[in-house]
Amino acid sequence: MDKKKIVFSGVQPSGNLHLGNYLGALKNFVSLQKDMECIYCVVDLHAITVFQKPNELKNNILETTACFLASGLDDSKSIIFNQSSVSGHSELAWILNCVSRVGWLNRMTQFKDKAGSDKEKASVGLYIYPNLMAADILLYKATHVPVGADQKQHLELSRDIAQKFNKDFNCKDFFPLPEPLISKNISRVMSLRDGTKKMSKSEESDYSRINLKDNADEIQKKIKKAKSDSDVIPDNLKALEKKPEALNLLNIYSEISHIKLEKVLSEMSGKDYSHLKEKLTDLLIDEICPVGKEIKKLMDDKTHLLKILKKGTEKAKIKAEENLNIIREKVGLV
Ligand code: AQP
Repeated sequence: MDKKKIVFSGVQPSGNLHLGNYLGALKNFVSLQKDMECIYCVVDLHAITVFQKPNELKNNILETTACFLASGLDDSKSIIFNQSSVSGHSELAWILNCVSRVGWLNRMTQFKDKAGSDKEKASVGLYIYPNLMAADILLYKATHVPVGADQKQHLELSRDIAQKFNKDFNCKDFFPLPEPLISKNISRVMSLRDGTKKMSKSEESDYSRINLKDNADEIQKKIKKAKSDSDVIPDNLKALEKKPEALNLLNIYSEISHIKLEKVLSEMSGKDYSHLKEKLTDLLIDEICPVGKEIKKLMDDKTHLLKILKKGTEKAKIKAEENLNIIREKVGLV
């Protein structure tokens, strides 16, 4: 194991985890745990930047933990815990709120998207969310962060914050500048209804996404209804430039089948999208249904899930406290 590399990433317990979370984040989490020290967090404090019903939140924290495990994370290899149980995240977030600049946050496009047209009504938490994300990563001096492409801008901000902290407190290289690890093939899975929007938990229509808990019937219906194109499948990528929904389905197929997109096009060109949809449905059922079944099984024993989180919390707390002691000293807190 490469001890110098520390991986950190998180997933919000804000609803059903979907194919975007799975291909954009969870699958990478699993592949990294073999060779690196990995810390994976159910980021419940991020989730409450948008109102969550308390009972649903509790359940979603456990279900997100179950999704981690069902996707292949192993609690004996990775630290798995929930963010609010390690208070160092909030403490460092406050310190970093004082390092980060309003101008930097004003450039964050996710805030603009999530706050919608009436930004005055968005929570302050939603606005400063990227500073909390920087704290999550820097608390463990993480060097690598596996994320979907939608989080790239937030990660760049984390690097800016780390750099400013190192400069302000005259401690060159104290915080490493975290590197994003973004899947090269499919960095952004798009909505099945609108190929210009990313697949998301909070999108109203359930037909826009494949949830990890969907059964074979639901997957089949959703792919059947997914937007594609009335033309046949082309033989080149250029022809898909203005067809985001068709490109999205082909990208998902390529990712799950491990066949390069160019090869998929050469094999399927001239065929109707119904051909792609049938093959994609079969692949998704094989890949996702076992994960969904495992999630449901794990959710039958909540005590076990709580135990896993508790064990992870204990390990994370030790690392967090060690770093926080030095951070407090650097800032001049006594
Ligand atoms: N559509 C996506 N394609 C690729 N990666 C994605 N991720 C999320 N959606 C896609 C990646 O999954 C990880 C966890 O994301 P998150 O749940 O913490 O937050 P999010 O990005 O805001 O996801 P959602 O589904 O859009 O949630 P809501 O609707 O609650 O805001 C991240 O690494 C993310 O990049």
